[in-house]
Amino acid sequence: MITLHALKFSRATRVLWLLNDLGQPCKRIDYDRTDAFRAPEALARIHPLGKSPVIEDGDRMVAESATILRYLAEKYDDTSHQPERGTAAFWRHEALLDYVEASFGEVVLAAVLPAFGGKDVPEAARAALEHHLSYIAGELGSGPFLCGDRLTLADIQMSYLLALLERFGFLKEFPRVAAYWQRLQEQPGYLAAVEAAGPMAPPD
Ligand SMILES: N[C@@H](CCC(=O)N[C@@H](CS)C(=O)NCC(=O)O)C(=O)O
Repeated sequence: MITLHALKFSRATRVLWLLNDLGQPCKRIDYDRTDAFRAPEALARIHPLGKSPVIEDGDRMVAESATILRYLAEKYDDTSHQPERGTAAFWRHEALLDYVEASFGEVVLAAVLPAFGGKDVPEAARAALEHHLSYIAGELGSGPFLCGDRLTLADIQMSYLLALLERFGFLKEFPRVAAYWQRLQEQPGYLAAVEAAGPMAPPD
């Protein structure tokens, strides 16, 4: 069975969501945030980066949530969370899956971290965020998900950053993205993950 190292209020929920969709149990080890809202030292004893999520599968350890999602889809022979291999849609999905952490993540954090600290959000950060939210609205097209009717790994990956953005009020002027985030929150795998591990966004 997979072991999931799950920091509270974190990207680990993405992993739990996929495992729920796949009907696969896991052994979850929870870690509380420090007073500074960081990962505790105990996570650094699991993986050198000291971040979550990390999974263990026997003697194999996998970090990075996008890689973990791909790993689990392959391990459990799941083809339902991505377009058919070799198609243009497959590679578009691959790009979106990587886009979330490789490009969107830093833009989100540049806006969310000052807001979390009660500081003004720099205008450049706000402008970059708006640019990316317009991009995502465009990629959604007529939806309901990034790849049409099929809920994919990229949607699951997107969830954490959208939770942060909504928490700090950044989705108000992006109704299509806000509606998409609302749809994601209605998915059974998401609901079960949050019920088990708690919310992704930090509390008020
Ligand atoms: N790119 C990594 C990011 C991992 C990451 O930054 N995780 C956060 C939780 S959402 C963390 O562990 N933060 C605690 C800290 O940096 O102290 C992924 O997608 O898994």
